[in-house]
Amino acid sequence: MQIYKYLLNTIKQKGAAYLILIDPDQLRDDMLEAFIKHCERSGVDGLLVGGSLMGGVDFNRYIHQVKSVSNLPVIIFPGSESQISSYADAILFISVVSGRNPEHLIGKHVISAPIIRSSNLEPISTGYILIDSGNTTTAQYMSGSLPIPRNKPNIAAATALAAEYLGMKFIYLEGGSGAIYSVPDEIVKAVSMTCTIPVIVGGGIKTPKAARDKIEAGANIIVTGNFFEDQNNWHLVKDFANAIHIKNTVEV
Ligand code: 1GP
Repeated sequence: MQIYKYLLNTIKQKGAAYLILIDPDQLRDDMLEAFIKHCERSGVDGLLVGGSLMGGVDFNRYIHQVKSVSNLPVIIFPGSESQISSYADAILFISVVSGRNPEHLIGKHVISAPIIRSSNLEPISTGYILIDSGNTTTAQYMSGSLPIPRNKPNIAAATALAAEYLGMKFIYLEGGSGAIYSVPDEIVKAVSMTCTIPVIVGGGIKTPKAARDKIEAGANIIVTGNFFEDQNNWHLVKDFANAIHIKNTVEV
């Protein structure tokens, strides 16, 4: 099944979907395998792999390793055009629509589109909206774009609607990895009430309650990353999954 359809089905069946972002710089080898198995057992719906800045990792080999130990869908969350691998199932084809940097609106896409096609990857067109989160995040800095202020839900909603009208399949409201504050619930609400396409929310979500609040505000997919880079937090994966899957919770 196409990953896009799989995500829509998951949202329909479970009320919302839960994706965990893996940063190849942070999780390797045995720890990587153990964490992925733990995610599978704990009700996670898929893995995002990528990062705004990556050093010293053979991305293609890394994705191959992830796929070889996992039945979960693996979706590339590309920080650059070098993060493409035919071993993945899909790639978020991201345009940073909150910014005005042409390279991140269309430039890198022209370079990567033919590579994605020859890799047989499913591109999922995604309008990526950076929301101010209290500090300058790597995503903001690397994309050379201003985030939308936290107290301007109307700007976020208009931006998301424009992305929908441009034909994008998902909106990704991004606080940025390791954000001090997650995307405000008011912004999630304004965007989800304005758009008909699914809304992904990530960045700075550190508790199951915060994840649940985003779902209740209208989010359809939650992404967490940083929080599980600390192995002491792994036991909470199932609590996040249960908080997000408002239609069915899984006993683990
Ligand atoms: C970052 O939205 C993701 O792009 C996840 O953010 O690492 O802060 O959970 P965190």
